[in-house]
Amino acid sequence: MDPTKNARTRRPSRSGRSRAATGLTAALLGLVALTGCGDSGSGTHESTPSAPTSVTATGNVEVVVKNYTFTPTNVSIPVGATITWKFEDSVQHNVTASDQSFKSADLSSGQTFAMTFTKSGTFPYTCTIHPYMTGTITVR
Ligand SMILES: [Cu+2]
Repeated sequence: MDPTKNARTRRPSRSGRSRAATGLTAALLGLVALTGCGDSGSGTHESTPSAPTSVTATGNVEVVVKNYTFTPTNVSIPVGATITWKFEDSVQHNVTASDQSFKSADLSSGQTFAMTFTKSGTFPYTCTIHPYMTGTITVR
């Protein structure tokens, strides 16, 4: 390679005509506001599925992976029960046990990952793409 030849990485700037793209970004920001749920503060909601963070189950459980969150976040199940993670986010996530005892591929919306727990214990897990996504399976 001849170092004197790399002048071609610099192309002659013609003019700044790429300004139109910023309007699209502003339009997308408007969508984010739609999901806000007005919290009235009183306890008279009837069937508000206010995303439980902890669930104690007697059988199999579905965990929804959406909005960069595992819901419910903490699940307690009996030995032999199956957890099925349902991926419903616009980006890929995975489910990876901290002790590597289970690990999914990177999955997209519409896909699922199931794991049957045959040993009691506490199994924290995360999405390795977004390590701030965490959950715990407690097998009792
Ligand atoms: Cu993720």
